[in-house]
Amino acid sequence: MSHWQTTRFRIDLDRPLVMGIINTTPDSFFDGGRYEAPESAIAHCDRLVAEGADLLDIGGESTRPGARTPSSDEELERVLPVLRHAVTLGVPVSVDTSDPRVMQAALDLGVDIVNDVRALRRPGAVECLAAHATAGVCLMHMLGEPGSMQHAPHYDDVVAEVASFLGARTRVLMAAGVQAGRITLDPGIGFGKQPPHNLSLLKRQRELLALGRPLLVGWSRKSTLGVVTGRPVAERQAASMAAALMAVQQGASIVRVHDVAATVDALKMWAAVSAAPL
Ligand code: HH2
Repeated sequence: MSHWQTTRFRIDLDRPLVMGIINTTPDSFFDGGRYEAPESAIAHCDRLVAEGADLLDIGGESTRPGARTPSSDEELERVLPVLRHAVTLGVPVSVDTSDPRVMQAALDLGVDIVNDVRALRRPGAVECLAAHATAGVCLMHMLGEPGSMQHAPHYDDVVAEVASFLGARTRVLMAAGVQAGRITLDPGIGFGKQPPHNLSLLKRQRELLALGRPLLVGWSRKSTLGVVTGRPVAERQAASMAAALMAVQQGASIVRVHDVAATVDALKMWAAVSAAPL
């Protein structure tokens, strides 16, 4: 039986879980501007929990290609009111940030998980997690920075290179005193990767399980789905479901999604077939 230790919850990973996304940003690639006002982000948290989200992930920085990095104050102003509400909802809450000041403020509110697309590479980020007794952390792979990451990223073997990076970051964290049970890993779909890289990461995702940590994966509405289907971001729900199901089939423990209700139904079907007699 596998678990993820976080601030308030020891999360059971026996069945695949759905992490609902709330972006409090003006410029996220799918929901930018929709939940910029704290009241609308708060109502969206309630809605995602009612739809069956197992976890909530709240972010105040868009990491889409070319996005501007907000200041700490801007990011804090966006996420803190929403986090304050989210921690009352009875599900684990994650803060999607790379900024150690934002991490610390979120952990001070009792937030359960730090989800960092930069895998705690900013100065002070590792120390922030190491100073906490139990908070969970998701380490994600990104090649480069959002401003430049889509400028001809190159890999000789994308799966091996992502695995090597995630293994190295895990070791850094463990050397700083963070127990392995607090860590999940994410291949970072779309972060410094072209569609063939992302598709190989899904096809060969099971190889990443050799790192010995649970996998969290986010395909929701991303541009590779647009390249494959020819559809704009608003019409990528079906492709997102297919990718989420395949990620689970290839061993992902948690899928990070915008469309919680539809993903919950898809995973119920997956679980029913998994449990069916031969
Ligand atoms: N993707 C995005 C943001 N954070 N975190 C993890 N662990 N894994 C991901 O794949 C991931 C992530 C990008 O999606 P979104 O938050 O919807 O967009 P934006 O960065 O434009 O706000």
